[in-house]
Amino acid sequence: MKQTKRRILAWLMTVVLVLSVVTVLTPAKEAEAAAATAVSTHGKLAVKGTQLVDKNGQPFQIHGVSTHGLQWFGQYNNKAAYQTLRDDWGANAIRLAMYVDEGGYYSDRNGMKKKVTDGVQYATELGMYAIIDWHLLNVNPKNYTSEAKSFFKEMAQKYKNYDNVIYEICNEPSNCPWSDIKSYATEVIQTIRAYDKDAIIIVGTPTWSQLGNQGHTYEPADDPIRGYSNLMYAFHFYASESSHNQWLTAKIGTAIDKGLPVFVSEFGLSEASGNGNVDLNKAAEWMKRCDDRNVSYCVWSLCNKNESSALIRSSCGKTSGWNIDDLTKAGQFIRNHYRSRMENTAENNPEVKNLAPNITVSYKTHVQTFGWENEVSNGKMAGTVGSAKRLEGITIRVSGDSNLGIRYKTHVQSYGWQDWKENGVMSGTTGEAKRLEAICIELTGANKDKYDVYYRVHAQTYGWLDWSKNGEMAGTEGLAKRLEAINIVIVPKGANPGVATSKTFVSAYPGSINYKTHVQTFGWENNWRADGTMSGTSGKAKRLEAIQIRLGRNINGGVRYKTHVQTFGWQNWVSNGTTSGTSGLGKRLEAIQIELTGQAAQQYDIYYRVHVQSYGWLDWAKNGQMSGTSGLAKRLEGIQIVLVPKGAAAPGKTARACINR
Ligand code: IDC
Repeated sequence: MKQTKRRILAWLMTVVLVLSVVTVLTPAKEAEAAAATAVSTHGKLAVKGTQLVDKNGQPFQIHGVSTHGLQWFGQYNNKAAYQTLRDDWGANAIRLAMYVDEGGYYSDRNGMKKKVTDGVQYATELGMYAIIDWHLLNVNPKNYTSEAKSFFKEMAQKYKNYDNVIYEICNEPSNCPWSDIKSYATEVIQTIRAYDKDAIIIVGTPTWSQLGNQGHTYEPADDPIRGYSNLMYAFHFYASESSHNQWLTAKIGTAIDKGLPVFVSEFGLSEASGNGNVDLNKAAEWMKRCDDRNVSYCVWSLCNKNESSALIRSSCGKTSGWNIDDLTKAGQFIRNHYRSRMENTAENNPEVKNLAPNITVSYKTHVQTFGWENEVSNGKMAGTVGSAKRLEGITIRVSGDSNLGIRYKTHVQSYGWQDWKENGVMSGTTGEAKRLEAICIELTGANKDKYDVYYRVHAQTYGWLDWSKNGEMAGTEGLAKRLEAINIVIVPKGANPGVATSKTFVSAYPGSINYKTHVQTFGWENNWRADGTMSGTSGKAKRLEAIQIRLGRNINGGVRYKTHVQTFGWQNWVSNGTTSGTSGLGKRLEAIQIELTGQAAQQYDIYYRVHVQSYGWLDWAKNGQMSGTSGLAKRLEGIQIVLVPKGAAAPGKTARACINR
C-alpha cells in the first residue's frame, strides 16, 4: 500500500515537473522571437533612493533624445526617426517637448496633443521610454496650474497602464521661488496619481532647472516634495556655457548626496542659448559626471535648425535614417557616446573570474570615424559593437607590478603582421583606413610567468570569439574581416578565468595545405580548398587557368610551385599564395610542379594529382615532380593536394603522375 502511494506520488511529481518545464519554456521562446527592447527588458521604472531602477530593481539609465519644439520641428516626430535613434544611436527614450507658449499648446491644444500622443505611440511600438514634457520656459508654473492639471489628467488617464510613459510637469521654471514650483507640482502630481499610480514624474527646479539658484542653493534637495513615490527632479546644463561650468558642475553630485533623485531631462552641448560654441571636452566631462552617478539624461535637440545644439545638420533634409555625415558635431558626439552606453552590456563586458589582484591592464583603441576612444581596463570592452567600425590601432599597458610588462602585435589589412609593440606604444595605424584583423598579446618582464593574459575580440560577421591566452592569435585570417572590439584581462598563473577558450581564431585557410584555382568561365573560387579536397571541376570541360597555394598556419615553412601555361610554357616558381598562371587570357594550365620549402620540407612530403581533359585523374606526383601532360594540348580541370608526414605512405597510386607525348 505504502509503495503504491509512493509510486503514485512519484508519478504525480513527474507530471508536475514536465508541465512546469513546458510552461517555463513556452513564454521564453516567444520572447526570443520578438527582439528585446529597452522597455521589454526593463519594464516599468521606479525610484529607489536616489536611483532610477528598472522593474527588477536594477539601476537603469535613460539616454534619451529630446525633440525640439513640436510646433516647429514636428516632422522629426516620426517612427522611423525614433527607430534610427534606437538602433543606430543606442537611445532608449524620446522626450516630447511640447512648448506651452511660443505657438505651442496654448495656440493649438488639439494639434499639440496629437503630436504628443503620436510620439508616445511610436516610442511604445519601438519599446522606448517616452517623456511627456510640459515645456514651460522662463515662467512661474503656478500661472499654468489649471491648464497643466487638465492636460496631465488626460494623459494619465490614457497612459495609466503603459510601462514606458514618464511625465515631466514643468520644463524650466524661473523667476519664482521653489515654494511656488512645489505647490504647483504637488497639485499636478495629485492629478496624475489619481489615475497613474506609479509612473515616474519629473519636477522642474528653480532657475531653469538648476536645482536651486546659481551658486550653492539646494531648495528642492533641502525641501523635497513628500508623500509621493517615483518623483525625480530636473537638472539641466549646457556643456559649453561658462556660467554652467562655473556654478553647476558640483551641483549634480551634491544634490544626489543630499538624497535628491536627479534626472537630466534636458542638456545641450552648446551654450545655454542653444547656439554658439560646442566644447567636446567639456561635454565629455559632463557625460562622465552623469555616467559616474548613473544619472539619466536627454539631449537637446532633434532638429536641423541652424544652431549648434541641433543634432542634425541644417543642410540635411532627412527626417530619419541619418548617417554620420548628416549629424552635427554635437550629433556625432552624442551618437558615439550613447552607443558606448548601449554597449555597456554584460555581453560586451563579461564578468571574468579570478583577476590578478593589484594588476591593472589598460587599453584603448583607435576606431574608424571616432578616433581614439577612452582608455578602459580589466576586461571592459574597448571599441564598438554594432557600429560596423573597424579597430585601426591599439595601445595596451599594465600597472601594479613593476616587473611585469606587456607586448602585442596586430595583423593589419594589406600590411600583414606587424612587429611587437610594448607597454603603451601603438600597434596598428591611424589615418590610413586600415582594419586590424587579428592580434596576439603576451606578458613580458621578470614576473611574466606569474600571470596569464587572456583576451578576446569581436570580429565583423563572427561577433565575439572565445578567449585567447598568452600570445595565441585572436581574430581572423584571410577573410578581410575587421576587428571591432576587444576585452583583455590578467589572472594569476593557472587561475581559471571561467571563460570559453575554444573558438578563438577563424582562418580562411582551413587545413595544412590550402589552394584555390581560377576556372574558365567561373573565375577564382571563393573558398580555399584544403588537404585533398578537389579544386576545379570535372565533367564540365572547364580549364584551370591559374592557381594559388599556401600552407596553413599550423605548418612552419613555405610552399612553392610553377605551372605550364598553354602557349607560354613553364612559368617561374612562385610561393605562398602568389598566383601562378593567367586570367583573362583564355590559356589553360597543362602541368604543375609543387614543393615544400623550409621546415615544412623536413617534416612533410607534398603529394598532388590533377584531373586532365580526356584522361581523367592521373596518379599522385610528389615533392616537385611534374603532374599533368606535355605536348598534348590537354587542359587541367581539377587538382588535389595533400601533405603527409615525411616518408609516410602515398595517398594513392603514383605510377603515372604525368604523360608526355
Ligand atoms: C531653445 C531652442 C531655440 C528656440 C528657443 C525658443 O534651442 O531654437 O528658439 O528654445 O524658446 C532650454 C530650453 C529650450 C531651449 C534651450 C536652448 O529648455 O527650450 O531651446 N534651452 O536655449 N533651457 C536651456 C537651454
